[in-house]
Amino acid sequence: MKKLLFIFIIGILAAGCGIEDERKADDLQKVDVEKEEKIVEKEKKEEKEEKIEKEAIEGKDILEVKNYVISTSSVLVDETNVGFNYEGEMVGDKDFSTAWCSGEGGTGDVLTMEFSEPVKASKLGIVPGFARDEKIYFQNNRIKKLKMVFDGEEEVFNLPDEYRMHFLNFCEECTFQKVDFIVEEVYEGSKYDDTCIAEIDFWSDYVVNENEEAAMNYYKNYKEADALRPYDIVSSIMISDRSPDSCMEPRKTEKYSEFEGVQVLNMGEIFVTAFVNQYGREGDEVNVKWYHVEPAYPDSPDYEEENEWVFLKSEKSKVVESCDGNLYIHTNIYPAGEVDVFPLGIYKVNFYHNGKFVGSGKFRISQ
Ligand SMILES: [Ca+2]
Repeated sequence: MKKLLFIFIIGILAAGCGIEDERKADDLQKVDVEKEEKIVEKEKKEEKEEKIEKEAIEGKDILEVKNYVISTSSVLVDETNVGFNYEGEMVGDKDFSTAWCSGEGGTGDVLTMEFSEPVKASKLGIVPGFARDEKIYFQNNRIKKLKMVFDGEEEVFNLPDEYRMHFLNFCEECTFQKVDFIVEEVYEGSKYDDTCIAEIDFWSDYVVNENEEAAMNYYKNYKEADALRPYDIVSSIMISDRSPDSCMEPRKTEKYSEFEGVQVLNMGEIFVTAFVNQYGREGDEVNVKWYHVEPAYPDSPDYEEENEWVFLKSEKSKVVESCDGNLYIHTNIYPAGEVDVFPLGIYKVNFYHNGKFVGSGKFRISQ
């Protein structure tokens, strides 16, 4: 019996020792794992520190840096009251129809991008003009020679005169925090002298892949339809007794003289041409309203008052393009009814685009 008990105790002890050993082994393993984890953690930390240190010297890949501020030497003032924004930020919205436009003719003007930390980059995409569409692109200035200054290092690029995104490959693995884009030379616009940059892009896939077609498709598919256009498409008005020529160009009258800002006329049919500015497009619809005040007292101060005007007629018209590519709205008026002469007096014609008043011409019919 005693022997049995002894064996039993030994057994328990042995079993106890076995559990103890296992615990010890577990503890040792745990310590090892913890040690390993600490080592890995330390290595990771060191790696991270090394990366930060390296990035501080070599710069972070620009694809990982999205924070930057833009400053410009000047900004074009929007005079259309439509809310056009020509500020520097417009180069970074992946939209060809918006742009930074310089307020001072372009040459010598500067746009500066300053990143939140040093960046490493070697290429960018640029759309070097006002690029809402191809026509308006060539009507405004385009950048011919561009100087880029990376934290003091200079590089000059000559850009071909093409409506598209251009890709510039600059210094191999350049590191910089600030980059200046300086307009050195421009291709002159066929109609206007505004100098704009629609896009500067380091990040888009089509820049990384240098795919100008993809860049254009992105604009056409996602942005173009919403491109902002001002309603104010009329720049000036011309009155004449001669119809536009076969090329749709207006022809001046030889019969009128100026009278207190009102054109004095004595003619049968009257043609009015509105000169359409860069914001208009062929086919744009406008409403035309004609007014007449009777009797005519051109010397009276009252004749300016709107409520004196007798509404004459209203019609729809469209913007047309001449052979030379100029845009006009042509409209005309002639005496109606039994008498084939105009009642004397002051006449006015108003133009409305998208329901908003965009221009007016005034003339006086006298003998
Ligand atoms: Ca833009």
